[in-house]
Amino acid sequence: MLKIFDERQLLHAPLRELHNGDWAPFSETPQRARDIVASLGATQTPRDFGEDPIRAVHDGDYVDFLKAAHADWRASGRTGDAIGYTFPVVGRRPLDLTRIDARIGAYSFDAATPIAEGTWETVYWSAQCALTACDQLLTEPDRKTVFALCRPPGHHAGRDYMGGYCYLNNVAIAAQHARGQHSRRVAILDVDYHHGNGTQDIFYRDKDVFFASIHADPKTDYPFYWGHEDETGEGPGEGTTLNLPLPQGTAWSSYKTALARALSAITEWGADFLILSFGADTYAEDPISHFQLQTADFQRMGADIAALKLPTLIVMEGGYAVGDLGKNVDSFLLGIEREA
Ligand code: OKP
Ligand code: ZN
Repeated sequence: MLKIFDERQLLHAPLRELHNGDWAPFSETPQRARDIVASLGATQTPRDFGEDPIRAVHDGDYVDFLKAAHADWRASGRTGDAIGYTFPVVGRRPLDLTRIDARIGAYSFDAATPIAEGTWETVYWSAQCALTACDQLLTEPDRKTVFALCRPPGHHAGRDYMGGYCYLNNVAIAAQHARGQHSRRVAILDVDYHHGNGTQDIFYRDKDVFFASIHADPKTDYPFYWGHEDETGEGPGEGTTLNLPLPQGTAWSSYKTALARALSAITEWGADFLILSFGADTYAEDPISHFQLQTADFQRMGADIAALKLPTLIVMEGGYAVGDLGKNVDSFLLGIEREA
């Protein structure tokens, strides 16, 4: 299987995040990617598609903000990582604010997404990985699956906001590329432990992109405000969003039932192209999550998904059990390959 990764994705390295009321070391480390690379074998570097496919999903002013935020932070006399503390939850009316703190707040929904010196370069190349992998599937029909080792993850990022360690929405950028260039009927399946609120938001009113997500119930887990079962899409997109929240403690025996539901919904909808938001944070030993999947279960998950026989782009999202992360990704890819 072709695997795409770029060394520049290691540059982004914020030091800390606000966790349950106190500062904690930042969980989304470069070591995550190194751990996966070490067990993957050969990877290829991405092509450069430029900013256009990024701006086809994300608002221009948000992209401009992301590119300049760290320099603006420094210009304000600050040291360390840029991080917000005021969020305009109600009445986000367009205001022409210049102070960096006001701008960070306006473009984020949480304080788990600091901007460090190499952040833009890293998120840019992470998005290029997804684009390159997607393009390979579209232009080389013999390829059935390609893995984009995206880091940082992307599924919490919306058109004009960051959050949950995510800045650019890699799967949304790939989905837009696939439908724009090749008019594919794209389904996105998100199996990260956390709900992919950014992806859902981007395609919520879109009748041509199906979004299904299996995740920890937002009644108990981040991101809390999205991913509830009654969120099914809106307007022309009504019925094209499927949320399957599961309780903490879920193991493969019940996870697989939800997976089967998501897969049959994707088949019934008539998808001809599948994009996976793959998070390995459903693993029993994940330090920030609460499901009970074992390493061998990822292979089962991969096999069930590959049984759809759709061209499949696998995009890396979360997974924080550094040390076991590489073998969990390997197990998943093995399941996909054996069945494909
Ligand atoms: C990203 B992905 C909780 C702090 C916020 C953010 C989790 C982001 C997960 N105390 N945690 O979906 O793996
Ligand atoms: Zn996650």
